[in-house]
Amino acid sequence: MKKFAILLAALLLLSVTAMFVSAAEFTNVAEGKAYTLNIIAGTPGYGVPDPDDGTGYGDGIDAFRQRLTNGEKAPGPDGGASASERAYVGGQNATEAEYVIDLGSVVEGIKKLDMDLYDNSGWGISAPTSVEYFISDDNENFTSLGVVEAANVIKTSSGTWNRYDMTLDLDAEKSARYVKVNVKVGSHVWSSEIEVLVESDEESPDTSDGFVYAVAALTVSAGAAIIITKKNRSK
Ligand SMILES: [Ca+2]
Repeated sequence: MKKFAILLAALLLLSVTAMFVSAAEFTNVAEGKAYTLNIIAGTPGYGVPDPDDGTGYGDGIDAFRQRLTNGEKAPGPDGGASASERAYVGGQNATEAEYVIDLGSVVEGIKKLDMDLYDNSGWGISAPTSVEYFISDDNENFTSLGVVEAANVIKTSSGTWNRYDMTLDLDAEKSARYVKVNVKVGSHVWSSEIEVLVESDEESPDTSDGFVYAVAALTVSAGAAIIITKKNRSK
């Protein structure tokens, strides 16, 4: 029985280690956060035929639909062309636009930023040019983190659609309350999500259902191990 208790303890330790290793993922802290839109060059209000029923590919005047932080990123490279993906995209008829996301409070540990952009010559959506990311604590003084050129990123395609993941990986962790994204494109800002990513670690464990079940299972295992150990001692 003693051997069994040791084996159980080892498995327990292994499970905990595996859990924390698998928890080292990125969390999008921009999800659900409000943002403002400044159309620098273009016409606001593209693609909103009926603001009430939510149809259309546009994010609306002043981005009232807030689709770029609703946590729904177009799963494929067709930029939300299919009806099922329509609600993902928050397009703008603009060649330059600036978004400012308010994270609500200063967030530490920002390691990566991302915005998906698309083109389709058949739809009249020209290729994107670049995305520049900035951070600020007061919404006035912004520091640039870097520029991502569309020509240098991974491009995936589906038919005549092309998707560009305008990802900026940071060498060092940054903290900020506001994230500004300056987008330059050929004709339309065609995007489904802007993400501000923080690396999860042991201090912020996964709280998904899987994690809860794992903790429950470990608690039961630990209880069994204690009982077995006590039985062994009483022998
Ligand atoms: Ca979205």
